[in-house]
Amino acid sequence: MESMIFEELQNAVIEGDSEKSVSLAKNALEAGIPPLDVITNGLAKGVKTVGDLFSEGQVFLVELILAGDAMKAGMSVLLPVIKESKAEMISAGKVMIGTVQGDIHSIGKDIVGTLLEADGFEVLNVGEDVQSETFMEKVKEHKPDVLGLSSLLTVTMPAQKDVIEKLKASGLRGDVKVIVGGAPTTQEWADEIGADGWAGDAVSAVSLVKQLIKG
Ligand code: B1M
Repeated sequence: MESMIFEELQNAVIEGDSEKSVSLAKNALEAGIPPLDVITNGLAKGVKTVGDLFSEGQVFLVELILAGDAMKAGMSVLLPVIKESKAEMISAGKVMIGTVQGDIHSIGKDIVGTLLEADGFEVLNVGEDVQSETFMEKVKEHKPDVLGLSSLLTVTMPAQKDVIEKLKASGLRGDVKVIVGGAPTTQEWADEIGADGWAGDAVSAVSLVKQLIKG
């Protein structure tokens, strides 16, 4: 049953069918499947397939856009359920999260943000294509415990480094822990640019934030 719903969800994303993605996500919840499993084993696998086909030149940008939209449509059903599951908790800390300048990929970052919220963190999601200067201003204004920088493109990874450099230059680096993530990033990259941590997926991002705030 579960594997059939996951396969149908993957296909809905591959076909770029947002309506189907929404109705299947609802079916999955009704069947009692945990929403994070629906994202990980259904939607995310579908979008990964389209990404692979795109890099092999077998599908075009329009298919990539439609797949992204279908994934987001499904997530619009699932993320609120994750968020509500632990809404009563007292704030465990403040996390600001955004996708760096030049990069409009939002899906992974939004999952990380939602899981953090579900775990009791106050999350300020500052969006995508966020300039380094804007991160500076917002860190000064909101004083988060942790700043999370997402990057999905090899060409935008240097913007993560730029934010860290700017935090150092403006004397703010000691006030905020910085974590980085996104498919092309690695622990080695995080070490190289002087980040406090790296996470390869949303679940590890939550553990990392907890660890950094405790520490
Ligand atoms: Co884009 N895209 N895209 N894209 N896209 C990738 C990333 C790509 C790998 C596809 C490919 O060629 N195989 C490739 C990048 C190659 C590279 O640089 N290495 C690529 C490209 C080239 C592009 C464009 C340049 C295409 C073009 O225009 N010619 C363009 C760039 C636009 C821009 O940003 N300036 C582009 C555009 C788009 C869309 C807008 C169409 C759409 C995004 C829609 C949206 O986000 N609103 C899109 C999509 C959907 C993808 C793929 C298919 C899927 C990304 C995704 O959402 N994955 C992607 C292929 C792929 O990833 N295999 C691809 C699902 C998501 C759950 O995973 O984002 O990895 P992910 O997040 C994970 C972890 O990485 C981690 O946790 C998340 C959950 O577990 N994580 C963090 C993420 N952020 C974190 C932050 C943390 C910690 C963990 O702490 C702060």
